[in-house]
Amino acid sequence: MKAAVVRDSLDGYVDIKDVQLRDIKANEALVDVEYCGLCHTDLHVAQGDFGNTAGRIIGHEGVGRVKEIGADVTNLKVGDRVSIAWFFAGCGHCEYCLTGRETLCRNVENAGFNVDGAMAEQVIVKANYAVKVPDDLDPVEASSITCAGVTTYKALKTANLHPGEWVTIYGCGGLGNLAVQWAKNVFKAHVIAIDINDDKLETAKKLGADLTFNSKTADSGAWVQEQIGGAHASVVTAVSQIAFDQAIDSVRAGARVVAVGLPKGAMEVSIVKVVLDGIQIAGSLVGTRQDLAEAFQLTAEGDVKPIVATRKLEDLNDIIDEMKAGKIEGRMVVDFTK
Ligand code: 8ID
Ligand code: ZN
Repeated sequence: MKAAVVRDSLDGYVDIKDVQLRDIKANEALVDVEYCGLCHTDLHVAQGDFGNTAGRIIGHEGVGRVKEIGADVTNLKVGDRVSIAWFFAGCGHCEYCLTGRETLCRNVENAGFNVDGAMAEQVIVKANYAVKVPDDLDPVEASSITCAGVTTYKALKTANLHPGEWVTIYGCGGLGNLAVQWAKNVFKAHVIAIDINDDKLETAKKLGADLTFNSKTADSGAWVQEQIGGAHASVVTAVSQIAFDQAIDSVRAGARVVAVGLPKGAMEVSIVKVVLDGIQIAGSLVGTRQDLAEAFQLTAEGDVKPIVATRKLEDLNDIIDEMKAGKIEGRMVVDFTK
C-alpha cells in the first residue's frame, strides 16, 4: 500500500512509498483509510521537532472503514467508519488513563509519531481506541474534527469560559478557524480572532468572530486591552512564540491562557503579572476519546462546519509548502477513495 513516510534527512517533507503492513493481532482492526487531513503537527514531526521520526508514516486526521477485525474485538465490526487520531492508545491503567486524562498517559501511542499513522491507504488500529464516526457526519469533515476539531473543542473546555465572556483566538488556520466556531456556537463567547494573515481573518469574520486583528506588525495584546479591557480567556494555536507573549498580554485578571500551538521556544511570562493578576496558563493536548465523540456529534448536529478541500496523496509535499506559507484555508485532506 502507498503511504507518506518521514524522510531520513528530517527535511520536513515526506516520501510516498510502498509499505507492507503486518498481519493484525488480537484486539486490532485493519482500516481502509478514506480521508486524512494534513495537520501542522505533521510538519513538526517531518522536520524532527519532537525527535527522530525517520521512516514513520505520518497522519492523525484519518477516517476510514474497518476492513478486518482481529480476535477478541467486540466494539467494532467490518464496515464501521472510525477515526485515527493523535491519541492512538494509552496504557489503560495509569493514573492519567484512569482519571479522564488519557492523552497524558506516559506510555501513550500517538499516530504518525511513535506509531504509524493514517496518511496511508491502510492503517492498523487498536479497536478499543478507534472512535466511531457518526453515520450522518460527512467523512471529509470528520477528518478535520479528528485533530483540529477535537483539540480546539477541548482547549475551549479548558479555557473555562462562561457565556458572553470574551476570548482571544491566536492563529486562525486549520485549528483556529474551528476554535472560532466552537467559541461562538457552542461556548457562546465573544471572539477576537488574531492572525498575521488577512485571508485567515476574513474567514474568521465570516465564521462569526466579533472582532479581528492583524498582529503582523502591531501588538495585539495592547489593542485587545484598549477594545474590551482584556479577554476572559485566550486560546493560542499560532505557530509563533510571539503570539504566546501577546496572548498573555491580551487577557484580564483571573483569565486562563490555553497553549495549543507548538512552536519551538519558551513563553515570556512576568511572574508578577501571573501572581498579582491570578493568570492561569494551561497546556491542552488533543482530546480524549470521549471529547472526540462529543466533537463528532456536535459537528453532525451542525454546530461547526469544517472548511475542507480534498487533494491527491502525490500533492502532499506541495500541501506542506502551502501550509508553511499560510496559504491554506481550513484543511487540505488527502482523498484515498479514488
Ligand atoms: O493538541 C495540541 N496541542 C495540538 C493539536 C494539533 C495541532 C497542537 N497542534 C499545533 C500544531 O502542531 C501547530 O503548532 O497547533 C499549531 C497549529 O496547527 P494548525 O492549525 O494545523 O496550523 P496552521 O493551519 O498552519 O495554522 C497556523 C496559523 O497560525 C498563524 C498562521 O497565519 C496560521 O493561520 N500564525 C502564525 I504561523 N504566527 C502568528 C502570530 N504571530 C499567527 N497568528 C497570530 N500571530
Ligand atoms: Zn493534529
